[in-house]
Amino acid sequence: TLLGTRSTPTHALAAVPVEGPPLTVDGFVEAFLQELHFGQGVQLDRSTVNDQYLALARTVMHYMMAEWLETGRRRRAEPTKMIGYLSAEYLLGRQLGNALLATELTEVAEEGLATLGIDLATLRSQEIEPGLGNGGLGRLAACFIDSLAVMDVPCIAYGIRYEYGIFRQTFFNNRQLEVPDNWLRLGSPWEFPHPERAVQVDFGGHTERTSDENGREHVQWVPSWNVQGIPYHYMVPGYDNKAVNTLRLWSAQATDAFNLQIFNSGDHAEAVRSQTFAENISKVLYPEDSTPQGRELRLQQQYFFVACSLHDYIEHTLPADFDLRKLPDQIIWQLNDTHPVIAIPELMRILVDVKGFEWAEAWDITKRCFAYTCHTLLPEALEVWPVDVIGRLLPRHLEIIFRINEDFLIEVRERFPGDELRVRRMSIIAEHPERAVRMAYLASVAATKINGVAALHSELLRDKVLPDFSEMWPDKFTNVTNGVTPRRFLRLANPKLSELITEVLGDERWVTDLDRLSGLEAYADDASFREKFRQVKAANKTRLFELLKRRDGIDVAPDNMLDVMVKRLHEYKRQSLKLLHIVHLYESVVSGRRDISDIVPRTFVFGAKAAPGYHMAKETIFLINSVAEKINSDSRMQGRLAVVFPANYNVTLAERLIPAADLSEQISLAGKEASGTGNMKFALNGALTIGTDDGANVEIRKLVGDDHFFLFGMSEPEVAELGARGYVPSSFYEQNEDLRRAVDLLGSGEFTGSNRDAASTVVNDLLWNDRFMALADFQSYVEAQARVDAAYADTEAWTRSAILNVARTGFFSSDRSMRDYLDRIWLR
Ligand code: B1N
Repeated sequence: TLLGTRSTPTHALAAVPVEGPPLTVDGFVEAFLQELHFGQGVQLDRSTVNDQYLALARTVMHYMMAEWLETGRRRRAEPTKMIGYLSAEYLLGRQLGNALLATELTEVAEEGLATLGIDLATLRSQEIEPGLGNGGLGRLAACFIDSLAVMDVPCIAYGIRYEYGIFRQTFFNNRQLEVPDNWLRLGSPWEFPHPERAVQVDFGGHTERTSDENGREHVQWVPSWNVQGIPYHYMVPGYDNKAVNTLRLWSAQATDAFNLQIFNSGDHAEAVRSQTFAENISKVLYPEDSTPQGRELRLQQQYFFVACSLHDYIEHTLPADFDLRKLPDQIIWQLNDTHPVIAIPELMRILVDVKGFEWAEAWDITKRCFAYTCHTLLPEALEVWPVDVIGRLLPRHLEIIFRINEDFLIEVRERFPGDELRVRRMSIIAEHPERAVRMAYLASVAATKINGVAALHSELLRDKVLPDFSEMWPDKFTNVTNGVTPRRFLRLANPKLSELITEVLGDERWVTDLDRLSGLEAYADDASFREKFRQVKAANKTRLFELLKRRDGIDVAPDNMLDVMVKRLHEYKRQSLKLLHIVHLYESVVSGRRDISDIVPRTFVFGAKAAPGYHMAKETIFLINSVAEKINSDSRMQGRLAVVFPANYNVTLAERLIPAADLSEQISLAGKEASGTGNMKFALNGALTIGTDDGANVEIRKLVGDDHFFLFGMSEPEVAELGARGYVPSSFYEQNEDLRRAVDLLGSGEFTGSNRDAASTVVNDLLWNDRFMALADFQSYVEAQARVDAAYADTEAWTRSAILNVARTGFFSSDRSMRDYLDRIWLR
């Protein structure tokens, strides 16, 4: 077995100092040609863009590698407490631009490549982004590890190297079609595998009990099959600080033992099938966002990467003779939602079964090693695993979970004698509709801290989702409001605004100290600055429109207000509410109730992927595309009303869209969006928000001020109240003429080739169900949109508001989030 052995011997050799290639244009060109010739094996005149891209990536890696090695040496010399970030998703986005920025090589590379006749921008667009995440949760993990590197905080981020990331979205007859995301097909220069550090992961089988001479019971897990995890390393560079952290992603492979048995039986075909079976574990990312499907392969993925990661840390990262009683001083494992929560029984198993600890001592250690972040409020999004699924796959872990639950329920009974209802409510094991493990409860019992991701969310988490737990352990609960990395989402995505900011602030310190943006406040009243700010926005729009033309063949009117809603397609996010508003505007013109010249020219942009099995979401995409087709081809609109929906919204497209936006749509039903992070990216890039009092919108509005934010809709308590009274969507339909006309037109077949059925799924749901109360917020939304129109007409005032949005949102840097995690959770 590979378990418990150190596969890499430590040699008694002296380290040789490492230095990257020289930071000069000549030095860079030489290093690049070396990579092209000896790495890619091709001469410049015969090289493809892909050859050049791969050689460039490898060249930049040489510079980073020197800093990575030095960071490792420095950290080993003075070990401090480390963060083990456990996440099933990392939505990294393209690597090249960020790597060039981190190594300060952008200009050198541009100049050097130009001397060879190569255009850097062309090479950058050759990169396929690693889409190893669904949406906000995965992108947040990527922002957090960026910030930790920038702050030189020791962190190993662990995850899964999916062979296929989030699907590529295409449209056919206005419907979403999913294409597999074969992101590795043109080479993957940013990773390097370490097969010699493979970890064996066991599954299945049964447990056996023996007693030793002292009568102490030992449990032995006898698994029935196993796979290997091969680590792939990615460097996570800081900025201007020579620190480079590690992202370690695990890839599943069949073990030799696994194969040999079958090979020896002479069944070659079966041996190859079993290989495929093992490799399935890291084959594909589950494309569900906020609504996890309880599929067994998903649990296999979760245990696979968690077991690899804990083993990697305990057996390979800690010194050989480390006293595990001190584990909580060395590491805190941050659980990114419940996806890695199986790590809790896994650590117990290692401590008790493998390392021989008493249960009580092992539990005391384990409780101090984990912290849990919850990212949702939707009850259907809380992960639950049927007891028989866990029992079949991880029989020992199920026993451990039962034992944790037993001890926990004793504690509950001691605290609340005679309250058996409470005991049943709090049990980690749900009894209905089937016996199942509530992963959020397991996490809450074990974790030192539990946090939500925005102030409102943390409050609702405490009071509505986990009220019994917060009553029992009030001090466990805390908030850390999400953030986004200013490197990628301002400095890289918006070079023109960055330049302007640097010009007036005098230096680039804002890139790592985003509160400095407050220095822009004074310039909001400076007419010449406002003019420059507008020119930046206009240039960003041009850049976006060129991309949309090239990428999607879409023509966008250059002067319209750009109104953008980009995020996963989900009913609670209410893309259908925005669609109703658009149809309302259209209807009011075609019915003659409004003159087209009274419409403030707007282009509505949607970007959204739907989970492939989420019927309502896919029907909504179809309707948006159908409405877009009709409106865009109606000459009566004179281009003043346009809807565009580029396919395959991803990080790369976000980086172009966000800097160009005028208006940011953040219109979830209050109390449903845990935080949102797109909302922060837009504000930081000078878009104004139209939004509900939900998630981090609440904090954005507080910071930018009511005059620079378009609030609408019910508050969370109002939503709760309406729900309690009994919400009847059709009564809103009946009492509001604009709404009635919009819904009727949408349902009439007008947009769907006179096929009424094609719109009925969405329209009927709105009328007769409308779980997220779009109809109840319609009137308020339309009124807020009218305020947007009026505000946009005053160009100077609008620009002033946009500048103040930038100046006042430095708080939303993920560097600040990381400081909060350090202060409130990791170093407590
Ligand atoms: O996490 C983001 C938040 O900003 C969003 O408001 C929140 O919706 C998002 C199961 C999820 N919550 N839950 C998920 C993703 C994948 C999956 O399989 C759940 N994503 C969020 C960052 O805090």
